[in-house]
Amino acid sequence: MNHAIVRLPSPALIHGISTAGLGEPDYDLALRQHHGYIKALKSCGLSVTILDADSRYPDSVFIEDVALCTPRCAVITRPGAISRRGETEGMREVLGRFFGSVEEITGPGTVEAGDIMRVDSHYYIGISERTNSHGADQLIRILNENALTGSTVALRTMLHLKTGVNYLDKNTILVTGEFLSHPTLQPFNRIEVDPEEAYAANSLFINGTVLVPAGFPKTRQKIESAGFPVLQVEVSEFRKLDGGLSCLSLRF
Ligand code: CIR
Repeated sequence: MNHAIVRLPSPALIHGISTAGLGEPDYDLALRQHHGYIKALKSCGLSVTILDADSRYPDSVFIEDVALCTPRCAVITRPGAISRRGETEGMREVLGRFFGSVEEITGPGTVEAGDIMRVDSHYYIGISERTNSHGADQLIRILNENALTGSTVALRTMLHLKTGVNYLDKNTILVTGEFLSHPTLQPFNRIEVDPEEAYAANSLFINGTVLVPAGFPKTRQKIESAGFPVLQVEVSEFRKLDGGLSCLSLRF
């Protein structure tokens, strides 16, 4: 993995969609935390393309949701959240700088890439409030055309698939909540995340290091005990908008 794309938060961030009940984000602190996040990506060896803030879309800092970047192609999604649909504008040009092939999900399909978990050449696609089966079918077809595979995982209550399960490396997943008992995820080595630390299930494996949100010591310890070096990143202000570490970048 060599590259990441991030989008700076705009002051409109405070109006982002939220169910967390943790209050309004502090924009200045969010900016500082975003800067720290970029620094962490760079320290994992990624070169980082930083897109301008877009004040029309409060949630546009969560750029992961608007595209899937595979080793063979990029796919622009069609967010299920209506207030986020316009965030894909301009992504064709940005992704075209890196990918020879840029595909797109079309209506009635919806996909937010927070619902997509990659395990090598296979992509698990959560069917959620934001990603529907039309979108998943389109995506699986695009993956197949590029010698990649995909399958669906039904969500019950979580926002996105990667809210509750993330693949690290060495056949190991971090898993919590409704995904603990999910049959599809049983074959993996599992690091189970305690309910009170559920937010830390969205930790991010990059080039041998796991970025973990600051403030979740039990999960950090479990990841280290499984043999992964850990780097803590402060993202409290993004948590207030239900956004985790993975949501803040596209990585490829
Ligand atoms: C939303 O509800 O769409 C944003 N407030 C949070 C998006 C988080 N994205 C992600 O999990 N990939």
